[in-house]
Amino acid sequence: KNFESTLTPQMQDNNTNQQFCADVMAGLAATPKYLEAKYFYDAAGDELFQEIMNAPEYYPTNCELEIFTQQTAALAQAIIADGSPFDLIELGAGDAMKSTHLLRHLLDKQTDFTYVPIDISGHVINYLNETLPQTLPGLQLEGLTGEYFDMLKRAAQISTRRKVVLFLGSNIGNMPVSDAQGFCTEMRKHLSEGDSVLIGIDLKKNPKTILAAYNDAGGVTSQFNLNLLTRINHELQGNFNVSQFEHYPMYDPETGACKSYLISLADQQVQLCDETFVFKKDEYIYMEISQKYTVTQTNEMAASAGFKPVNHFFDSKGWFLDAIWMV
Ligand code: AVI
Repeated sequence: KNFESTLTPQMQDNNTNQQFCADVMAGLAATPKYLEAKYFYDAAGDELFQEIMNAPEYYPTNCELEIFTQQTAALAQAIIADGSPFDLIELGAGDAMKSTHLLRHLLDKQTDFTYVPIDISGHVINYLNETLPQTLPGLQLEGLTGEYFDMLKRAAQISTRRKVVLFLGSNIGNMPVSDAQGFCTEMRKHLSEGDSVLIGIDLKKNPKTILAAYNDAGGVTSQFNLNLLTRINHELQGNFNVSQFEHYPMYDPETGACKSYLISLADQQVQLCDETFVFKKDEYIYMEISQKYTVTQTNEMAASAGFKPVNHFFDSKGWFLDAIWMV
């Protein structure tokens, strides 16, 4: 980290670019081929994700927003707990749209807390540093840019207060089940007795509802997936013919795995990072998982990571869960 801070922005860009190149090459050299969904989010990807959240079929954002707007007082009460001062740490804060409802309520109640948004994107943290003091006057704010667990460690060094971690939006769903379990176990290691987590998790439901959310009629999710090929073309001097790949989402109600793939529509070759990759017609690239859980499975995940699930908040349709897990 110290070493990195001595690098110029240009050198840091090169490092990031080399990592991106290495990850893409590893994924396309593998059998079966895959790309990492974390690379969806360049500027165009961020905009497409905003569009997905506005698509009528994409229910998770609205469900969680309903919980945050309709059950704000109960959520606030659960995290205020014994009333001791705390740090409210949000992993992957984004535009903090949902949490703003909770923050406003906590401020109105004159709660003693500091909001600590953590995001890998410096742009996000700069944006929150500029906008939140205006929308929420009096908010104590300490934004941190970096990897989640590095920054959780940093947050523990800065303050010894009780910690409440927000991990919203079913971001946990973008990990395969075993990684999600590992993530929760790692998060527990960074917390102490009395700390808690408020985690948003998308639940199993009618398979058609889930599949439609990842296969919107307007084609935005398809564009979102294909945008990663465009990003590779721009940033890694790639020559993907994007029109020769097709978005293919699927949902398996048995496992709860919703996965998306890009299917090659022809035998073709693609150059990037000075390498050639061969695609057979109908060959797929595995792009993303959005895992869905039952409430029981989420309780089991909490317990095996060393948390006690103490509160469950559902939207009115019962499609989405915001759970409070205590250490
Ligand atoms: C960010 N994440 C929780 C979204 C999801 O639902 O898995 C990403 C997404 N991918 C396609 N649509 C939305």
